[in-house]
Amino acid sequence: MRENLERLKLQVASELEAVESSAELDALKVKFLGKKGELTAILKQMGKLSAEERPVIGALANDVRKFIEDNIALRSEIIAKAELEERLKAEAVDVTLPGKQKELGHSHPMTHLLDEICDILIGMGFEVVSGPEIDTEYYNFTALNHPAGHPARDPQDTFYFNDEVLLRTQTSSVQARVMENRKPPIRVIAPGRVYRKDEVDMTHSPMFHQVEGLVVDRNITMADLKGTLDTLFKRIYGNDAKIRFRPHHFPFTEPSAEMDLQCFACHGEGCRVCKGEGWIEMLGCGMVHPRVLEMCGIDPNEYSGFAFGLGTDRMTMTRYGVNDLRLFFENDIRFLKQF
Ligand code: 2U9
Repeated sequence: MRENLERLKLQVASELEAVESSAELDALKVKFLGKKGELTAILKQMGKLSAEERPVIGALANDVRKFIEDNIALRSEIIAKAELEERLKAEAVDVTLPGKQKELGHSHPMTHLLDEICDILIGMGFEVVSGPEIDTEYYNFTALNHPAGHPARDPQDTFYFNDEVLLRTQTSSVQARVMENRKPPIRVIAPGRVYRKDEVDMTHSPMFHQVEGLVVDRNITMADLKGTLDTLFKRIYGNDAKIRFRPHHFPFTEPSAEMDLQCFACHGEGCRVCKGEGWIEMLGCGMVHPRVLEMCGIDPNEYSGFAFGLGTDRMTMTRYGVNDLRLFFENDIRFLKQF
């Protein structure tokens, strides 16, 4: 047994030399010191020894165990140091490398125009209001004087969740609520997303943007409407901007009109921007229908109002010379950065 123990010492010393990783070292520990290890195997034969030999061999076995443990600990320290050095080398950061440039976002041209319109109207005393995009059939149609069976109510044109709830087709529902909740004077603009069942093409999208304005007070006339819109368009397109009104029909205004802007590119001569017309259709407007005022709790004998609705998607297209609406919704940074 003495020989076996001495041999074990030599074997451990030589095998330890070859160990290069902590995993290998763990395996070696199990091999020599584990329950089924070589030292235990030798010690199992202690029973065969005489009473005199047993303490001597026992002491030797303890020495050998200590020798193995000490040498494993020593090797472990060397390996840990080597492994740490290796890791530090692998994880080294070259602080002199140039940084990776993060692509910055860019504000959307539609936002530019929307902000510009809102800023101008705020300067004229309007307050920005907002409301839900999921709205009721009452606020979207009934309160705005759309009779039963009006084509705009058709489920072919409007996204309905059920008979009562829908995606708003205009932001007017916001102003209808304002009229219910406040007393005149009212001077508000409602910018926001609206939804209609349109197929996507160069000039149509099922989701688009509007800014609607509403003024209600005593003695409001069509002259106030014309003055407000004239000022708005002169501020956007310059002091030589010209507008004109054509009679039209909307359920929520009476009288109603559509407003054109004289083409800013050719000044009325006719060109590609205005498709040879000399004028560009810009918005719908009119005097708030007395029935709409009444339904929202405002006495039409005491008050009158004007309203306008402006689709900002097409306006942004003509303003920046973009010929495909879909480009606005792709959010390609190379496109957005041009504005
Ligand atoms: C209330 C009463 C009346 C808002 C108005 C229009 C005319 C209009 C269109 C422009 C292009 C919609 O995006 S578009 O297709 N809008 O023509 N909108 S008057 O009238 C209101 C609003 C609120 C309480």
